[in-house]
Amino acid sequence: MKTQVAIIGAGPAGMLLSEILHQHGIDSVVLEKHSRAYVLDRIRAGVLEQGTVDLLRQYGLGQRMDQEGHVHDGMKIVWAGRETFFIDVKKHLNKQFMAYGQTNIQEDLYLAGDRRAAKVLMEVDNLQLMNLTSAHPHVTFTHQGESMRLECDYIAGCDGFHGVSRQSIPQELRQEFEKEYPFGWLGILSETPPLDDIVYANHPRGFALASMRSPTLSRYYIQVPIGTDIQEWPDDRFWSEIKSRFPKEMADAMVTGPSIEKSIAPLRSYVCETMRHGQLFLAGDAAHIVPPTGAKGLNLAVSDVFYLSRALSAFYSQGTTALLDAYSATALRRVWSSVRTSWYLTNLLHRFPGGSDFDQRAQENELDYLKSSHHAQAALAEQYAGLPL
Ligand code: RFL
Ligand code: PHB
Repeated sequence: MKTQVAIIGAGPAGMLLSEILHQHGIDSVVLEKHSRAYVLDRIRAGVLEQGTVDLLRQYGLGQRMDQEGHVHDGMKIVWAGRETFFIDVKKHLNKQFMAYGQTNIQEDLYLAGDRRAAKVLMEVDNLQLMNLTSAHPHVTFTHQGESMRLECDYIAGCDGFHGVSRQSIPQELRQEFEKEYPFGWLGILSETPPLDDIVYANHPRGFALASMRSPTLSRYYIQVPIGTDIQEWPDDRFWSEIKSRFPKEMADAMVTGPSIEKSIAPLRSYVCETMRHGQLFLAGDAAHIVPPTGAKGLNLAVSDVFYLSRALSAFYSQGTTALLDAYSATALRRVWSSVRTSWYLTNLLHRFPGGSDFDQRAQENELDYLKSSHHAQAALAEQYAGLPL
């Protein structure tokens, strides 16, 4: 097989890149390890920056999002179970953001792909990237028991944190920056009406978050120690724990019900520099991971795809490689600002096991400052809303 751009991974980054390239007249083939049902079953991100929303609309992917998504002007922070304040993104930046699930975006992208008969091969195995530093790289893999070879001009590594693309960059050419946190998020999805706002809680018992997917679907998370066994968290225990971490009026407003999904995600910050090796370009979680506290992961995947698609379009329409050459540095600048914001919010909102009394007072003072300072709120609002592309 032959194509212009081989895309590894049919997650949001890979499928969005394929869609945008198609609309710019560039041919691609997407190779995905798992089945479509498996990819669509993953419950992940829920908050889209305005830049993400605008880009999806620009490429005709915003119809269902505009019908079903929930627009927010800001988010709430509560701490110590009592103090509450609103980070008003609309007031400070005249921007909004959208609660709309990654699962829905993934469905929208697959349906858009079906309409244009996109070349997406699911359940490929043994994928290897070859000749990355020559002008003619190729990908080998097996599909339905058959060995295949895909020739291309460029390869986009959109295969997530555990994919093969990043590992195909020689170790000595990669610089890795990593931070692991000593806790994870236990999340549940329940068919109950959510609270009106997205609310982040810092509580002596640990962090908690109230979010949503639709007027009838809620998403809640609590901080749990690393290594927690999900079997120890039946729904009743989850509900009583999360209620204990919110002020009484919010806890009373939470409508409980059986969970329809429950999972634990570890928290980690990770950046790979460079995001390019020869003809291979990394995008999304393949190149970086942020803890979910800033709701940045999916939005970063989208901004990488924006820069990469723009660079590939410039190459195929004008023959210039300047934007491709600048891709890694351009993307990384935005990546680091989201990595920093996510790290900052993680530190601000979680309880760290073994943290000293000094750390605790400093955290409380930071929250107090944020609560009382217009300037601090404006700065956080700007970061939460997302920097311009
Ligand atoms: P994905 O979604 O991991 O997709 C990668 C795809 O590549 C496939 N793959 C391979 N394919 C072929 N060959 C191989 N060898 C392969 N290895 C892997 C995989 O099967 C998969 O289909 O990466 P992508 O596209 O970069 O998208 C990134 C986002 O999924 C991720 O950043 C977000 O979900 C992070 N995230 C959030 N981001 C936000 O912007 N806002 C949020 O509110 C938000 N909340 C979250 C989150 C992530 C969470 N978890 C579970 C980690 C909440 C949680 C709990
Ligand atoms: C979500 O709705 O899943 C969500 C919202 C905000 C975050 C992380 C996840 O910061």
